[in-house]
Amino acid sequence: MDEKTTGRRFPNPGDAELLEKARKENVELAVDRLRRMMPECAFGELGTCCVMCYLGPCRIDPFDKGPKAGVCGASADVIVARNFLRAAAGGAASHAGHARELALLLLEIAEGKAPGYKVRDEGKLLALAGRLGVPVDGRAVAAVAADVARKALEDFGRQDGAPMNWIRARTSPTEYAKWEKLGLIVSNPHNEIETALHRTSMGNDADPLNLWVATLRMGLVDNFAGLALATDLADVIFGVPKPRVVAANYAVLREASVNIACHGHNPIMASKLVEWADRLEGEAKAAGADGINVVGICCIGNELAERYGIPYAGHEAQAELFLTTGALDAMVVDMQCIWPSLPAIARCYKTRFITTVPFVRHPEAIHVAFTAAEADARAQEIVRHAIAGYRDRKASGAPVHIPAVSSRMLTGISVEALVSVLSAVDKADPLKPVVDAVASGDILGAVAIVGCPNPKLRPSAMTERLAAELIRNNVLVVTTGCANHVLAQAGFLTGDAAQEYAGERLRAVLTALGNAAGLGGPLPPVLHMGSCVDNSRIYDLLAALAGRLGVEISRLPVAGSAPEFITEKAISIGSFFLAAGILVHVAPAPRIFGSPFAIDLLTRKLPEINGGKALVETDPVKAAAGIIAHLREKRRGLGLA
Ligand code: BF8
Repeated sequence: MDEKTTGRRFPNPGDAELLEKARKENVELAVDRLRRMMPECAFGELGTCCVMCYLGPCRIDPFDKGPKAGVCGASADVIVARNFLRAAAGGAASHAGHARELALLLLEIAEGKAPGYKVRDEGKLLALAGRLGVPVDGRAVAAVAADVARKALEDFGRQDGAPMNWIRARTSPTEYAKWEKLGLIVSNPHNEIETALHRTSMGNDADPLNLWVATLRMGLVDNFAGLALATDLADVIFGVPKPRVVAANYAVLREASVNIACHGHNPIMASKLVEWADRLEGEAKAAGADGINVVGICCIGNELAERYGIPYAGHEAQAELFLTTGALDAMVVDMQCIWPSLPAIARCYKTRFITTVPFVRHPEAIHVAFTAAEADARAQEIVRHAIAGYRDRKASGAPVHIPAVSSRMLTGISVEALVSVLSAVDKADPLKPVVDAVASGDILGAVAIVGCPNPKLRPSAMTERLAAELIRNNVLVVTTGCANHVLAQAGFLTGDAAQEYAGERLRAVLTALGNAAGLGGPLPPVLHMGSCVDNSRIYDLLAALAGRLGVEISRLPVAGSAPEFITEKAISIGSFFLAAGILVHVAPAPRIFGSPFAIDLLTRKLPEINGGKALVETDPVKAAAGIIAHLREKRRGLGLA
């Protein structure tokens, strides 16, 4: 391993500064709780602990020493498959819930019931309508929007077993036929999630294969009822992201400003917060601040950066650390990845912690019930809470420490934006330069590094070192989610990173493309495609490349990696990429190792069935080597050197 992959500059030095501050101030953080949790339960790690009913809890010892079955008779293979499907259903429910809120908002907009919102991207609306078979000619935007929203909501209510509208609209005939043959086409996400809970409850499905097929189906629920639906409708309502350079890292906080950290996922509340922070700047100045500074934490950070250029603060595991700076006047959250630890830490630093969603509450939080119909009033209320927080902070004289680490990143690489950048090189065939570079081997392949930063793996800088190793080997990296916060903070999302880290051949391609696109230098070797729901953009890009080459997606030299995953959402996204026939690398180890059936299926049988394959590796260099070996194998399959 050369110096560039030793992780000397990783992980973020600001994290260590704030951990030290918290330690001195006796504030408990995740790392402390994690330490106390060790050693972790081995049965839990292996996935062989079953708490589905009160015959147990039951746990199966994989080493021939203890019980071979639960009290009901469930084997380790059944227990692992049931637990995994439930996790995938939890993830898919989160994404589908996110998307359904956007569908309801689009309908409210069309019906004039959400006066604070409008359709910002008519082009995207019309393109989507075309794919869904919604007539557009001579019709008002509101009428088209209402029909598109109804098509989305129809998917959540369908009982006739017909395929989801969103699957029919968003897949190529080749991919559709592949999934149809495997029995993976789904009809109604709610029914699928209900059936997953039903079949995994005590005394139902005891066929591991049947359960794993349901997990792959859950992957399709996740992508089409969750990721793609959410991305499509967010683009319609808030606009398709465009390339822009955004400030990242701890230094986006400003001591003299009203600092509001927006944390969560759905742009419905956050977009209004951004708007009213701007409009109430005068009130902040009257309170003695130099302005209002909204910054984004976790996936909403991605959504706000890619659409509005809002400073890109940090990932979900840094939310606690941002509070310990003492500089936040409010942390405003909507849903998902909001750790229950946060309000108590906020209290230590006099930061107002504000919840906005009826099913994400905390006894120590201020709750502002945000609705689309009253969005403007509620957003003003939230900003005024933050201004009051600023007054309190200044009055208390409590010390503030903002680590002086700053980064910049190029964001907003939607598929539309990428095609537009590449059009500067070849207007008639925008994907040709990428296809040519892959064919020649200048780009060895592409890997999506996605998901969450996990305190278990943060000390080893797993994500940064994996990215460094891949791009050094001429692999192009795309990212989404909190992994992107990590990579942006480490400086991978700049043209300079191409000079510093990329292999010679990849660097030459990035330089040629960057210059042709008028950037005056290379494109970054890591391209930011958005939030976790924007993983749908990665699939769209793969579908476009596969279509351009006339091959199935599973034959492309590509892979996905969630190198530090935490959430059930990462499991449902990974299940989709497995269903799409793609290699999925994960760390830490998923809870499947207690099941010989699962290991055999995910590492040997599935690759033969559809190309999907799981790779588990916690060492970044070994993980990169495994992924690169896979890319080379795929290249050989296409007859490429
Ligand atoms: O949905 S990457 S920690 S914020 S789950 Fe959560 Fe993981 Fe972040 Fe985005 Ni995705």
